[in-house]
Amino acid sequence: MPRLTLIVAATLTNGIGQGGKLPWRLPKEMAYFARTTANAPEGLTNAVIMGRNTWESIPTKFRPLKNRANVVISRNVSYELIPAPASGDTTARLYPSLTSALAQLEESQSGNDHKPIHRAFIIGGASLYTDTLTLPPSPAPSSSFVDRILLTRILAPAFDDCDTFMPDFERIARDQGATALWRQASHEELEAWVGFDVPRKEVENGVHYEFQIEQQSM
Ligand code: FOL
Repeated sequence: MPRLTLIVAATLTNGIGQGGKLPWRLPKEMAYFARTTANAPEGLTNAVIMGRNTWESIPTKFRPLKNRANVVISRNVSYELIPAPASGDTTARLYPSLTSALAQLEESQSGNDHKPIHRAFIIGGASLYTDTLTLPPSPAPSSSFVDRILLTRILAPAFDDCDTFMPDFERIARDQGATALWRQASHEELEAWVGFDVPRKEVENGVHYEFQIEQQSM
């Protein structure tokens, strides 16, 4: 099944959110997110998979995220994804669980109305990151797993008022008895994978950050 890429911007203490929003405003970082998640070969589309809180955190004028298949997870099956699903490569669909969403993604690969999915990104938030990293291994019906993390590390300032944190992915791997551990790959590997040039470090609005890629190596 499709391997999954987790994408996240986090502080040195893994802070990712505050009061239901991103703790910072970083237009270039957001442009990297948008370009990376939308970039697919002709005839293919990427999927962005998110929890309901993350969906609600996206400004209404930007959702569904354009040129991507938006997949929202909520146990509340009558949750309304307003405004209704858009057109073309941009769609928004609701699923009651991660496994049902992944099963559907797999199914949509074989034929039907939609463009085949190129890459699937887990875009948060905290609980979906954890659920994805702790997915039961194959040969479960939907055996997807995260083998890559695109991590934008916010170096300074500390953003001590964060109230939402990404899980410690290295600890999860260790707790799972890890046959596979995470290692940071080179900047060249990051650029090759995303398909465009990326600066190593950036400073915006006084915020220092760097673009990283972590890979799970067997
Ligand atoms: N990963 C990274 N690297 N940075 C992030 O900010 C980030 N954010 C989320 C998940 N992974 C991330 C979740 N939060 C939008 C807003 C919040 C959000 C994700 C996306 C959003 O509005 N995106 C628009 C860009 C709009 C713009 O150009 O400002 C998009 O088209 O992707």
